[in-house]
Parts: sequence; C-alpha cells; structure tokens
Amino acid sequence: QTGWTGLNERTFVAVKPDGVQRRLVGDIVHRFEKKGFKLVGMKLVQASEDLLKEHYRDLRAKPFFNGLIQYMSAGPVVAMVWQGLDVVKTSRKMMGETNPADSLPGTVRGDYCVEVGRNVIHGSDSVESAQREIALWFSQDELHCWEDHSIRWIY
Ligand code: RTP
Repeated sequence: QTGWTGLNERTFVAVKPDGVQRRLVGDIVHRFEKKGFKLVGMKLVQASEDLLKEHYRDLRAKPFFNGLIQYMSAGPVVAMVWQGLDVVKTSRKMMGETNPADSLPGTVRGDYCVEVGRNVIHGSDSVESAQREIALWFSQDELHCWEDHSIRWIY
C-alpha cells in the first residue's frame, strides 16, 4: 500500500462528440472504473464555442483550430473528472497518442478510431492543465467527495 500523498490527483477527461454519437461512453467510463480511478464529476454538456476556444487556447494558431472547435461543438460531450494516484499520466496512457495511427491496441484511440480529427477522447496533459480545465468545465458543487470503500483494495 502506498502513502496517501498523490491519491487526490485529479484529471479532466471528455468523451468527444464522436465518442458520444458512437455509443462509446459506457466503455470509456468502464475502463476508468476498472483501472481503479474514482469518478468525482460527470455531465453531458453541449459546449459553447467560447468554452472550447478557452479550453483549446494554446492551439489557436494551429491550422486545424477552427475545424477542432466545429468538431467539438457538433454535439454533446461527456465531461468527467477522475481522481487517483498518477491519474493524469495514466489517463493519457489509457487514451493512446493524439494520432490514432500511433496508438497501440488496448488504448481507447488504438481500439476505436482512425483519424486525428475524430479521436473520441480528451484528457488533460499535465496536473496544471487538469486544474485549469476542471475549473473551466465544472463548478465546485458539481465535484463530489464520496467515501470509496474499494480504496483499501486498490492502494
Ligand atoms: P486532446 O487535447 O484532445 O486530449 O488531444 P491531445 O492533447 O492528444 O492533442 P493536442 O495536440 O492538444 O490537440 C488537440 C486535439 O486537436 C485535434 N487535432 N487535429 N492535425 C490535425 O488535424 C489535428 N491535430 C490535433 C485532435 O482532436 C486533438 O485531440
């Protein structure tokens, strides 16, 4: 069993509009649950262009930026916050690479998509981005601290 430091790390994960349309939400949630992470926030949301432009502000100079905003606002996304040890880094591993062609089978993108512009899932790339994205997508009262009785069998 590890010490308690780090167990409260949180990350922002979103099933993108293509993932919702393709009925992948249940599978993706199941992967994170089975891994041992704890769900502390989840909602189905039609993101506004303003929210998405802020979310992807570091990419605004990229040629694919407008297409990305269109894609992400084309339908609802499932926005989630997951908690656990090294959850930021591990979630990125579970998702696979940005380009599905570089993603190994067994990852979400390796299993479920073929094109970078339809890559079904987002996950924060650092603890700092996670904090920024969680604050952007969720209010404090949408995030839950609940007693997790499986915790002693995971850590
Ligand atoms: P995300 O933020 O969605 O988790 O993706 P990421 O960190 O793996 O990749 P990033 O470079 O931040 O790009 C964000 C999203 O933009 C789309 N993209 N399209 N060449 C392209 O057409 C291109 N490159 C990136 C992808 O949907 C990517 O996830």
